[in-house]
Amino acid sequence: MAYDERLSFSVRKLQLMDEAGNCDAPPVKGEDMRKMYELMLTARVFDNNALKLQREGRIGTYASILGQEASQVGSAYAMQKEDWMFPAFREGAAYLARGMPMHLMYAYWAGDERGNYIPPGLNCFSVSIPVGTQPPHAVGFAMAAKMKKEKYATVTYFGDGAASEGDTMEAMNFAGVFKAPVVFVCQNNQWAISMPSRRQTASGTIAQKAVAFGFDGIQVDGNDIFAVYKATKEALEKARAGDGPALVECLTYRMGDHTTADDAKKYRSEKEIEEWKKKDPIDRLRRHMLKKKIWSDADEKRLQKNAADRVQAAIKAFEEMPEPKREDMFRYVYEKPTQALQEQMKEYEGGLKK
Ligand SMILES: Cc1ncc(C[n+]2csc(CCOP(=O)(O)OP(=O)(O)O)c2C)c(N)n1
Ligand SMILES: [Mg+2]
Repeated sequence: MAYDERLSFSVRKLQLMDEAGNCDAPPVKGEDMRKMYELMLTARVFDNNALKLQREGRIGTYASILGQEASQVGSAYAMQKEDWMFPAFREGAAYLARGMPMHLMYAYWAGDERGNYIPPGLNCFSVSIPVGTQPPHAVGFAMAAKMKKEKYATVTYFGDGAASEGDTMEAMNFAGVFKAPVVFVCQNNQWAISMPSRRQTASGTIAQKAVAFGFDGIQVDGNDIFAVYKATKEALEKARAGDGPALVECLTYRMGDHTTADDAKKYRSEKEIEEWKKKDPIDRLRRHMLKKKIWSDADEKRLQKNAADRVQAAIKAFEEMPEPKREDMFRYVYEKPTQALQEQMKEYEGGLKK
């Protein structure tokens, strides 16, 4: 092979719908569009209530989805039922799109491990708090699909911060070499707690990192649900057809604090947030649907009420769950409890008898 010192690459970018909601060729029709909108709006109501529950001490620390609804719903909606999702910790809207019951999501954030029990058939893995540890799982699972000649693909979500973790890079390397049917969805929300993405990486985009691993990368407007959906769907189709992995970078913005334990005012400006408010993903799709007469003010009112009712019912179901068995904290990690665990269990039981 001749040595070519002019090796060059370019990164594809995709936006289908502008901020005013204009889009000539949406990739989905009326019914799917309404469903996507319903999922985004319900996720926002879920999120808003989670923040309130945390403030009232009814759940623990919570990581808000606000502003990232299109990146999550657009990509999850592009998946087929038999595909598998490997999320990080901010993927409430993606979980919702996969059918995860909301009361279990609240339970998770209340520190109840039963909230991490994914109902069979949803094909989702549980929340991954350690940053960047889930992409290797998604790649391994995708390699298994290939070995077993099964037709599913995997999708893993991670952030701009996770994109500079060794685990994520190793996962991409494996995926490229083994042509694993996996789609890496990076939600570049521009912040990793207080670290801005320009300090996170010196590369102009995260999408271009795919080039080094030998597969396609695309940067999409992450607040444009049509662009996210189209890019993810095409990447999944290629992955399932045996054409290997892809990286979809969704350029979006974390509108809220990193978690309820953070105060973003300390490190970023109100002006930046105001600019991103104009790009709100839910407003954008609503404008489009109103223009195209796919949606009406009456539909909006009905949906707002329906989402509020569903979320309230989920909160009720979560708060009425029977108390978890306390001895469960000693179970399930080891097949046979270690000596230290056995001692702790005895101590715990002794405490109960007092
Ligand atoms: C391995 C590891 N290191 C550090 C942390 C603490 N931590 C939690 S979230 C986070 C930033 C993640 O940023 P990003 O990947 O961009 O995701 P985002 O929070 O923006 O969704 C850090 C450093 C962690 N959970 N795990
Ligand atoms: Mg981030």
